[in-house]
Amino acid sequence: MRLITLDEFIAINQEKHPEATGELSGLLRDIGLASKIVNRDLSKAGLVDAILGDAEKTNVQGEEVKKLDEFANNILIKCLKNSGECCGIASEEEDSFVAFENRKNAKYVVLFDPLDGSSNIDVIAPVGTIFSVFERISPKGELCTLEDFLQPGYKQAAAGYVIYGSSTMLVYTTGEGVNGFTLEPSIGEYCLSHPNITTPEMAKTYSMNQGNFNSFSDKVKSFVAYCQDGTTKKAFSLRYIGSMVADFHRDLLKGGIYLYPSTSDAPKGKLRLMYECNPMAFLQEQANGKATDGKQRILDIIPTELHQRTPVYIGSSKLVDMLSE
Ligand code: P6P
Repeated sequence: MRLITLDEFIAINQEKHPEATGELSGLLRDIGLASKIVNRDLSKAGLVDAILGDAEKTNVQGEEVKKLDEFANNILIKCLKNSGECCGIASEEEDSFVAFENRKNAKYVVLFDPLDGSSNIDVIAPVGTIFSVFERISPKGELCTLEDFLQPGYKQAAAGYVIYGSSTMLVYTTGEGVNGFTLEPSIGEYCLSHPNITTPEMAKTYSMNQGNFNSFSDKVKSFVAYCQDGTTKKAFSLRYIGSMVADFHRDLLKGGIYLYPSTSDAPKGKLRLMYECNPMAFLQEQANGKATDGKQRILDIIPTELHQRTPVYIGSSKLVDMLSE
């Protein structure tokens, strides 16, 4: 079968929409470019101590910032500022949103976690970039506003992630299914490798930091007991990499559930709504799975703050149903 590159795939899909102006296509290409640059430097992170190691600072989350977090953040901002289709960004690594003075007529805003799971870099475990795209609601010709970013997840125009692991893969949706593209380093192109990804409605894998067990609700504790029960069925496998992108990617392809409930340390949950849970929830629903906060669809949550957190249960529909009211 002939290789189909990401650019070709985007162009083919744009042709299906005569009304499309090509702006979203251009934006996706620019995100793909930024990820190739991040990928290049990740692969030598262990050697270039100028990049590896701590940036001697903490971010708005109070988390230690690795130099590669900062590097990935700056690359994404630079590529999106040059994109022409993006009027502003919000990032896990930025206290507030960044409006692009030179892009007041651009149509989209992008929110991203530039390097999710970056604490894994030092141990060469997978990390990822997560992105979420909304059409702006403020008038073109002006600077974007906070309201452009604080939109509910069901309004996303596109969402996706890049996983930097044993290979590098970009997975995205624009609301017409989920497709995965593996980076072919010899030609520097993402090539279609996982067309129309769908998540099995059931699978015997769960993914969570079980070290927080004592602070879970009774509902979560009984779910864990169900997973571990091997008397009446085969017990589930617990798989937890400590990088949401990697755990999510496995479950998206093979089925399973990733859960990060409220804990005593994170009473509102640990994962961020706008640039972790919303994009992953869009992808998961497009792949026939589900994503809730235990009470409602993640995509229905009305955001109030850029960095707000939420409990998250995401993956195979039958497993998410077991944890949702
Ligand atoms: P814990 C990484 O910091 C992250 O946001 C997710 O990628 C990951 O799944 C989770 O936090 C890990 O959190 O508390 O288990 O270390």
